[in-house]
Amino acid sequence: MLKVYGVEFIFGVPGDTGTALYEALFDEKESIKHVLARQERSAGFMADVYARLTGKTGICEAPSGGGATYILPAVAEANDSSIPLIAITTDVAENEKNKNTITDLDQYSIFKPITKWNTVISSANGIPAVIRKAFRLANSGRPGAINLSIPKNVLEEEVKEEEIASEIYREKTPDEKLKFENEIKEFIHLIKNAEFPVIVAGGGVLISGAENELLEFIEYSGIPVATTITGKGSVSEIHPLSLGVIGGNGGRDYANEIVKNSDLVIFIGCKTGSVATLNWSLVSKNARVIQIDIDPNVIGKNYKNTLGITTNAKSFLRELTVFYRNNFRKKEWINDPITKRILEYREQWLTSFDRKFRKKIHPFQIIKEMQKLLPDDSIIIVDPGTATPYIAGCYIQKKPGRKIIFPRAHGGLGYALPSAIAAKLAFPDLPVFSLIGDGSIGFCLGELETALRLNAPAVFIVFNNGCFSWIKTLQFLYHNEKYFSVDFHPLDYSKIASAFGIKSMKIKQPSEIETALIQVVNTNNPFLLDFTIDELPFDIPPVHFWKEINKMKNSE
Ligand SMILES: Cc1ncc(C[n+]2csc(CCOP(=O)(O)OP(=O)(O)O)c2C)c(N)n1
Ligand SMILES: [Mg+2]
Repeated sequence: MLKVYGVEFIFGVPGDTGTALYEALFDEKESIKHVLARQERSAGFMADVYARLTGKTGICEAPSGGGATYILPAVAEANDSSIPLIAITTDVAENEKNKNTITDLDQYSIFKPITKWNTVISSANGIPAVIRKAFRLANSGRPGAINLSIPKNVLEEEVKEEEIASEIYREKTPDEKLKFENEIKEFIHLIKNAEFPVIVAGGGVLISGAENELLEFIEYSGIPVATTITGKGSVSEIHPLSLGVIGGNGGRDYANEIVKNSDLVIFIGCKTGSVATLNWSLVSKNARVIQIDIDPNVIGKNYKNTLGITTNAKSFLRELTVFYRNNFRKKEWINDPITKRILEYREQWLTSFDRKFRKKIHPFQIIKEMQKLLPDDSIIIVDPGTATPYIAGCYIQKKPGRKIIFPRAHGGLGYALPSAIAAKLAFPDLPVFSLIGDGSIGFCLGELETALRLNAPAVFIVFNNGCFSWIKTLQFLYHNEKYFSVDFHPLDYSKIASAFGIKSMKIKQPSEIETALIQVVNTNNPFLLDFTIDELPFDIPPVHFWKEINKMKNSE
């Protein structure tokens, strides 16, 4: 069934209950590549990033019990980030259930809250229909994660060859069948009555592939657009109408202020979560809100909307732009004082980081050199921790599209290293960089072997600051500098990488950053750069509430 669905990769780890699956994968190895990860969470993250970058369904697999529990973080991240992912978890045989068989666990129940659909397949005859349903549901409406638990005895049954078939499934959302006449009229009525409307684009814009439609709409209407971290790439960040990332993690102060001062905020494909909205303080009390989302559960969840439209962002924006073209003149926004001000604010924001640094490497110095040296089509994957706010706020994504990936639903550590391997498998010709905290790398070091075995020439950039600095900064700001259980023994990750047989370099001086990056930009092998970063909290990253608290502390 996976083969007829054109699955290219299945990421996983073997176990006692999955050996029949492995025999089948052996037989089909010319069509489906099984990617052996060193633990199931990494396999799940690989499937997640594969889906984020290709728009296809990510497939991962894990054995019963321990294997199934280890894949949970990735299933949760994909599901809550609206990423189509199918996890296949094999299970003990049905006649071995409930008798203390090793690895027996109620797998159905543990996956229930973190999946869009979840089932135990009790007969091999049911597999074709279940797999068709899994692909359909993973990709329909708001995409999400599916778990299919398959007991060992079911895997060993036969299915008739003629039952093995995929289907062509096309989802016509109601709005594609009907015209949006009324919605467009209501939308335009609100815009006409607003002094300063702004758009906030979330990950939904990228998921629906609406970048071109968004661009055409803003260019015609002259409405500026901010993005959430997950929506970064919805619009080119060098476009004069781009405000950049908003919110609490890497959000630009001026962009947050512009949204706060807007009297009409238009959320498109955005869950209006805590980080994007500065704990829901981003929209002024008097402002009106329009929300466009594929999922009616998301609409109106956090704001009192004036207008909510459940639809696919792409189809709505396309028709909206046609209506604008037919009925209005293009807004001359190029010479608009507001456009000029946006450009000035942007310049000021970026130059504010470029100050005199201390002797040790500052994270911004790495970002600045990356900006200079990385090709525009590079894929960048970012772990939680210090790298996130700097990439979100200071790295300018010139070309639209999902190029920069942040796992922001749960921000689990240990994401960027394994995902970079999968990104490289999916796009062998594109440069792939992962920004990894030293906390994160502790979660997934074993995957360096995976990178080597597959010769996946991703670049692993370690922000080695010797601690969980995100948490240490919280202790600095909110807990009277009582640093507790956040510091690591100093480690040289370049030496660890070379022990794995991976090329590596240790970089201690700011003056060495450029040479190091030049060396890896066109690498044909996996390469790890271990940057010794000045330990925090010497400087507060662009995290909205932290900067406010720090200002207060400094003025005391
Ligand atoms: C699985 C998991 N456990 C705990 C956390 C909480 N957490 C958020 S950031 C952070 C520190 C990250 O440290 P590191 O990777 O070294 O990055 P740094 O903050 O030092 O840049 C921790 C522990 C998390 N996000 N994920
Ligand atoms: Mg760290």
